[in-house]
Amino acid sequence: MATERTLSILKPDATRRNLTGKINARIEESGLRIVAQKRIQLTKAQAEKFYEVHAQRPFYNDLVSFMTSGPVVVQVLEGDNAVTKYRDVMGATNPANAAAGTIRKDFAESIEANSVHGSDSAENAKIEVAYFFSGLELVG
Ligand code: RTP
Ligand code: MG
Repeated sequence: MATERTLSILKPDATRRNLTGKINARIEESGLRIVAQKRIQLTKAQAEKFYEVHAQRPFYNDLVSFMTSGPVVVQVLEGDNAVTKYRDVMGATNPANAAAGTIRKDFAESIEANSVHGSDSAENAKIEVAYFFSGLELVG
């Protein structure tokens, strides 16, 4: 299996409810390693750019407002098939549809305030990691 990196975000609903440690435990229990991590407040422009691909979606403005409503924790996860593995650990976008034992099933508040983001492809993971982290911040 290929060692990969993926970009994770613990969203404002997770930081607001003090859940970052519990979510990080789920990540580490899955075998993924948190190789970089920082807590930041996204600006409107940064959130708009990050979610640019969704700009035409009806939920885009609400999503940008939500993602700037409080601090987030951005992190780089590393492991075998990290992109797919983390998507499995996260669960479905809508917590109502998420499988038992997933982060979103156990912690998400709604389809929007769903606690975590994970890159959806290896290609996007590279772009998203580079959006938040410099090479010097990735210590493996
Ligand atoms: P993410 O990008 O955050 O990992 O989530 P995802 O791939 O499962 O979902 P995606 O379709 O990429 O949507 C990005 C985020 O937008 C919010 N959303 N709101 N109100 C709605 O119908 C709706 N749909 C999506 C969620 O925060 C979702 O994670
Ligand atoms: Mg997505």
